[in-house]
Amino acid sequence: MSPVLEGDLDGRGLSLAIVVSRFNQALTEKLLAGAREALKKCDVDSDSVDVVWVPGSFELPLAAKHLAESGRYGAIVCLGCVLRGETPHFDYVAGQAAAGIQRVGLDTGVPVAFGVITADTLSQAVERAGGSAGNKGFDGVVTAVRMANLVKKIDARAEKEEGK
Ligand code: INI
Repeated sequence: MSPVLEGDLDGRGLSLAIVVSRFNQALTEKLLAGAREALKKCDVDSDSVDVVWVPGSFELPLAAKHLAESGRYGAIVCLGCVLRGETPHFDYVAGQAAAGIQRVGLDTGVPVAFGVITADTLSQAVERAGGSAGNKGFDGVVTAVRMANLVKKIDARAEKEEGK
């Protein structure tokens, strides 16, 4: 039977970078706290985690790109909070942050998790930063660990096949 591949939550030996936006900092700090909780749950050594601050969510992809290209990290987690205002600014910032983060992962092959809250109201954002709807920072780290382990498994399998 062909194998089923899935990344597990074992973060031992894994190096991660967490990029955090200063914009809406009161909320992104809660995302970072959630991320730190998930690092513990996954047994990621805190000495193997670099935290990098950027001005806003729009800047997350560029920092993630440099970090991914450094070759030092098994995965990267981007944390931010974009709140809808009365102008189309939200659509540009949220849309470009999402597209840019996706692109960095696809271009570099390093998993990049999208731990960015995009919300219509402050209360929706609060719910997603450790409230009743969970914590996007926690989820981002869990996703990053799973994807880093999955990519390792896929690459190891491909190497094994090539060596046959
Ligand atoms: N950045 C955010 O992370 N969240 C927001 O809600 C936001 N709003 O609403 O403007 C925001 N803007 C700043 C943006 O990310 C850039 O830092 C700025 O445009 C400079 O490039």
